[in-house]
Amino acid sequence: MYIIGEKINGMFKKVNQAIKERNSEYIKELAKQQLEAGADALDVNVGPESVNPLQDMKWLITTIREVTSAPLAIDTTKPDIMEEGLKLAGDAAILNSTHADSEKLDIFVPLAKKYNAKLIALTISKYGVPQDTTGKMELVTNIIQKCVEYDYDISNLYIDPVILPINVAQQNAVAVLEVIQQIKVISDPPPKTLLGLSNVSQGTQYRSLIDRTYVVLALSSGLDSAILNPLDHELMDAIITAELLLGKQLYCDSFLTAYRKK
Ligand code: THG
Repeated sequence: MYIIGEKINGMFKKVNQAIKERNSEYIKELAKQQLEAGADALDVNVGPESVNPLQDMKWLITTIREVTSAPLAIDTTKPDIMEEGLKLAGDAAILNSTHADSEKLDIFVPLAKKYNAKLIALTISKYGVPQDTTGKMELVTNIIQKCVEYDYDISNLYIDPVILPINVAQQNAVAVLEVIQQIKVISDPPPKTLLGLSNVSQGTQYRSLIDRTYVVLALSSGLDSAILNPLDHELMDAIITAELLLGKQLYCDSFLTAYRKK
């Protein structure tokens, strides 16, 4: 599974503080720790409290680039911040994300193409998040049509069927699994699928248990990628073990040690 570390996000109080104080050591440490723990890429989000999101995004990317050239997922809804972010992030950047309305796709699909970036598209429209499979799949169709229209390579498209907190949206979690399965047969090549995993356990008591159980279900449904907390060892071990049991890794007695160091 392609793992994007979630920790550099102003939603976390300490990160928010580090951004305000321009504490580059804290951010660089978070970048290194996540990559050492097995992240393939890093999500970068200034958070909801940022007063100057463009400057904060530029500072975060420049700071992270002092310690790694790993791909960065530029996590913003604002086209101008997205473009500056993609420019600074350089090779193998990820546009995170666009909604599924045609007006949004007309902006973000060409932007992803211009910067040769992977594209994350959410099944959200101006009417909100459909919580049933049919509603989500209608938006998936619109996303794929727009990518075809702009000649965007579908194998670089990651569709995010939007997982919501399980304590307020239980049926949504079931629909997300169905959508992950259905996307695999919608086109050839099919788009990839991605989740912001930690959303599922927000506001619940057993966060790590819910995260790791759900990711195993999602992997079994065919999930390709997730934004998650790679510093949660039990979560990472569950992912490694699920991939082994699904035939995606070769078995050896020391598989945890072997695959943690992959
Ligand atoms: N899809 C896509 N991108 C996303 C999301 C998604 N980006 C943001 C988010 N969702 C994924 N990242 C996080 C990061 C943190 C948390 C959840 C998802 C989280 N934060 C603590 C909380 O809310 O309880 C913050 C509190 C704290 O510890 O300080 O859980 O779905 N494409």
